[in-house]
Amino acid sequence: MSFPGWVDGDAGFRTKTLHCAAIDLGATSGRVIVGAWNGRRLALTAVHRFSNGFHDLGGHEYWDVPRLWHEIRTGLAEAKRRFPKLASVGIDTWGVDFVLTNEQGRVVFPVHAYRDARTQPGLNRLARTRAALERIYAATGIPNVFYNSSLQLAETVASCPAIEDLAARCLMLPDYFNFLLSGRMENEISAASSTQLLDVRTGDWSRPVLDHFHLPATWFTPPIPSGTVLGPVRGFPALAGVKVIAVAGHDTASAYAAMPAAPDGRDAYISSGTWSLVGFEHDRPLLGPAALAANIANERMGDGGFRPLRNVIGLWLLEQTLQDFGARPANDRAWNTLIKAAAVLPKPSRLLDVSDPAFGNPPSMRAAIDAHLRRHRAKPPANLAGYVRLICESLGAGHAAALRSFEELSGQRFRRILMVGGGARNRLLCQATADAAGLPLHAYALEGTAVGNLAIQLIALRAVRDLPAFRALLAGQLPGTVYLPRS
Ligand code: LFR
Repeated sequence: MSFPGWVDGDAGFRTKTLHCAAIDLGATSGRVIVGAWNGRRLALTAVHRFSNGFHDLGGHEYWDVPRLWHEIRTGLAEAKRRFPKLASVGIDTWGVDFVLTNEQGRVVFPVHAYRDARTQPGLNRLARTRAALERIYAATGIPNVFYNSSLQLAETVASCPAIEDLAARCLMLPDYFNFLLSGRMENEISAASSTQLLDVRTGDWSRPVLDHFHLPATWFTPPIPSGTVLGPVRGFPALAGVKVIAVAGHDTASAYAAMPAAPDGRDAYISSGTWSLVGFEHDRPLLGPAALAANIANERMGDGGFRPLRNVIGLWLLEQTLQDFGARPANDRAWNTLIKAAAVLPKPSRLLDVSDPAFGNPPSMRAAIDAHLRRHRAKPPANLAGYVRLICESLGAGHAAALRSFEELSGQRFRRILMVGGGARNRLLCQATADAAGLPLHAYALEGTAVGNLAIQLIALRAVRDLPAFRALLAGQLPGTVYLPRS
């Protein structure tokens, strides 16, 4: 896989080809991608792909971390075999999940998946305690959402008090894999900012918020910026000499880094995968009751900059519905046929409210959708194409609503929407979003997260000057598809 290279206008940068490996772990799949940068062109090669998922054990949901580590090692060995001069590796994963370890880095508590229902009581308690909720939002800029690390950690400490003696460190998933690769335990800022435990003003851990959730401050160290070189790979002789670079560990921050954004700051972003991360970059966080009511999360870029965003349920709705039908299209052709059949149907008169918590992790997504529609006196679709149309239109409306709340709260007017990730290939979703938002949408069929991960490595290795320079190169050369809004 590759996309057209671009010419680096800045002569004087390194001209030898540099190879970097991006490990990108998503909730449903993972990949190891090697980027080859020759000073003018970045070519991508996917050297390893694998599925991912969480598993139920005794009524709780867990990630299979040993298997993920096995896949990472397999991918890196393949990367090194095919690109013997591999210079560096960086890892990003979905946000909010973490590993509790002792001083030596041994895992002392099983790694839960964020869709586990264990946070529901804590979520409801905080939702009912208005004063605490407002205080926590003012302190962290992160709203009350079921997957927050804060709620997960609070539940761990409450259900297993001995953990305070057993655990010495809380490493977010990318931090933990960085530790396995390099031997260094650090908390990287973008991953840390997804926890609801960082002080939104200082970018360091918030003592009052840690106290509120009864969490030991000693589990965390001051966050480091992305681009920090952690050292050489250790304990993996085949990769001797390869540098481990802490990239933006939160996949969304890496995906946003890859947005071919214009310097005028008027682009809105959607990273469309399991979740739709709808947001933009801003010089300050969006706070206060209206931002809290709109569920705006003021997460951080790898350099510490703000990226206010709203987390819309995303293609999880579609993926789970396809699973219910036992009809996931096997290839591009089958996808096209399904999307075509959905596109010719009339637009549904009643859309889903995509913020309904019932869509979080239901036993059957189709049944959850049907129940939601019936509650609103609407009829469920007649066939799979009908569900696809309904989901795409509903997600489009959800994306547009998020963008409107950003405009109201920031005073900013967006000029266009940039979309990367799996949804950028779904023309129905792209068109529905452009129509609902009344803005042109530029869709880039790009592994955005991996590209952002690679960009941060290239900058750390001084092969590219900075992110604006990288984005300018990307914008000049990347073929995108433009969807104009239809009235
Ligand atoms: C996307 C993502 C979102 C985060 C959700 C849960 O992959 O990282 O940004 O809110 O997963 O971690």
